[in-house]
Amino acid sequence: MRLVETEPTVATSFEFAAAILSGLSAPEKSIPCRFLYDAAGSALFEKITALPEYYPTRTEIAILGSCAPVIAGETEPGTVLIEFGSGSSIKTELLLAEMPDLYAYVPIDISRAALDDAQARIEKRFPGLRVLPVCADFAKPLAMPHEIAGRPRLGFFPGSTIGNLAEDAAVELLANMSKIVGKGGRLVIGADLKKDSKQLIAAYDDAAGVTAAFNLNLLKRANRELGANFDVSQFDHLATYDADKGRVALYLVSQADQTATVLGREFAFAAGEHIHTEYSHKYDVDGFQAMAARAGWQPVNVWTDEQRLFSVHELRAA
Ligand code: AVJ
Repeated sequence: MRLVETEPTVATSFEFAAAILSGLSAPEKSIPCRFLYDAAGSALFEKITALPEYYPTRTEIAILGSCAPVIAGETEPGTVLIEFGSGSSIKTELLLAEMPDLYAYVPIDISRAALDDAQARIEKRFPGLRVLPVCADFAKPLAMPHEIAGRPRLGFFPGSTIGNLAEDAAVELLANMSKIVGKGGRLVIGADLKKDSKQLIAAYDDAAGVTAAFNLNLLKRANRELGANFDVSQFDHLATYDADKGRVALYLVSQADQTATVLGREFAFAAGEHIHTEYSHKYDVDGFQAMAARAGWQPVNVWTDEQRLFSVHELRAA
C-alpha cells in the first residue's frame, strides 16, 4: 500500500530564500511549514504516514472507507468532485469508487507535476471519468473549468491539512472553499482530534526519528538550495503539545551557541534557542463545527473512529 499525501504547496527557491531570511531575522525565529515538502521532505512525509505512532493517515482512510458509501448515497448524478490538493491516491479513490455517476473530478493544486501525476493515476483506475485539473492556489479566488458551471459540487480536503493554520486563517480558507463549491455545495474534510498529549507527542516525535529527519530537512534544504552552511547535527527536533491552544508545535532547537550563513547573511543561534517550523491544530467535533460555521458551513454529518482519534466532517455551504 503506497500512500502519497498532498503537498501543501510547492515553493520555489526564491520564495524559500525570502522566507528563511525573514523568518530567521525575527526575534522569535521561524520557517513556514510549507517549505517542508521538497522532494526529500515529501518522501519523508510519506514514511511518516506509515509509522506506528502516526495514526492520522491510516485512521482517516479507515473512516473514509466506512463513510464513503453514505456520502455517495447523498450525491446526485452529475456532481463534480473537487479535491483541494492533488490528493493521496487511496483517499480519493475511496470516494471515486463509490461515485460512478460523477460528471468530473477536479483536482486543484499549485504543483503542475502533482496534478499530472494525480490525473494519470485517476484516469488509469477510472477510465470513464472526466479529470479536469486546475493549477492554482486554492487559498485564493480562482477560476473553475467552464464545463462544470451549474453542476452540484462536492469538495474534498482530507489529511487534516487545515490544522497547519491558526483559526483565522483556517476560517478564511474554509470560506474560500465555500465560495468554490457554491451555495448548497458540500465539503468532506478531515480534522485531527484532541487527545492525550503523550499520544500526540509520540505521533510527532516517533521512535525511528523519521519526523525528526523531516523537520531537520528544512535546514538541509537550505544548505542544498541556498548554499547555506547549517551544521544540522547541532540542531534537535522538538515536538510539544499545548492542550489549552489545542495544537502541536514543532521546533528545531539549537544545541550550542552557533552561527550559520544563508545567502551571505550570518544568523546567530544561542544554545537552546528554538526555530518554530510547524503547528498542527487539534479539534473537538463541536469546536471544528463552530470554526466551520464562521466560514458559512453547516454541519451535515461527522464520522470518527472508535477510539475517537480522527474525524471526517461533511458540511454544507449555507
Ligand atoms: C500534513 C499537516 C496533516 O500535521 O500531522 C506530520 C504534517 N508534520 N508530522 C500533520 C506533519 C509532522 C501533518 N499534516
